[in-house]
Amino acid sequence: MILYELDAINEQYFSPYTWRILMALNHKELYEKVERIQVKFSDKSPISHKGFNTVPVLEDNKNWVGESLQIAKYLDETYPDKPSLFSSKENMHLTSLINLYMDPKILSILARIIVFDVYKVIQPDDKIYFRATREKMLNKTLEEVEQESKKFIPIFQKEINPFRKLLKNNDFFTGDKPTYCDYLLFGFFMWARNSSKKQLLEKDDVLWHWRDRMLNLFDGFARKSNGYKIV
Ligand SMILES: N[C@@H](CCC(=O)N[C@@H](CS)C(=O)NCC(=O)O)C(=O)O
Repeated sequence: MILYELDAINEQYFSPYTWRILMALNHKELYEKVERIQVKFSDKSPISHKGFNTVPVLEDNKNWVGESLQIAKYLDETYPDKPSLFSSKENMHLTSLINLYMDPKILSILARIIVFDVYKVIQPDDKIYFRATREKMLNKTLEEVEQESKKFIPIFQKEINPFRKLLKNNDFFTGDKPTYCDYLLFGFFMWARNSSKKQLLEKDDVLWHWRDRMLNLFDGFARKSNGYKIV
């Protein structure tokens, strides 16, 4: 099984969507079978010959699957004897809805906080492409975005409020065990952790404690990855 992800300096792999799948592969007890291959923003030839333009992409027994949510569904359908990522069909549909709702909003707020930090950890060859595409996306230079980045931290904190409510009686979003719903938001936190030193959560936040539990999962898999320690 091969997982294609984005390259980074110092192995600070940050792609939020790939992080969802890294957690999902651990959850499915399949991570040991996976070879990780890094793709450059400026050279996507390892995946583009199969029609893909974004990572993650999973190659498994001649099956090529793109889009993180599709990969998660594929893993659950293909390996039903392993722990389920969604626990039921109903949960899968609800999680898909949450995914589609949250991605554009949270991505755009968080990008305004960390995009300049991400720029610093991408490979030198990728900088021209990254600057051009992200400045177009954000309609500002990366330096201008960085200047007002701190202003977006409280906005980000407010945007994820619904998730706090889910933790009122549970350790994870859908109960006492993590499911793909947890990996959705956690992927964004790993994007930040592995590229940026900015503090996104306060220590008295239930989400701070949830993120800590997530970092501990699978023998500290995410915590062991190269990034900036969350203190
Ligand atoms: N909806 C896709 C989004 C994937 C995505 O945007 N991946 C980014 C990396 S985090 C990417 O590959 N970007 C390539 C580019 O910007 O050229 C998913 O869930 O997999």
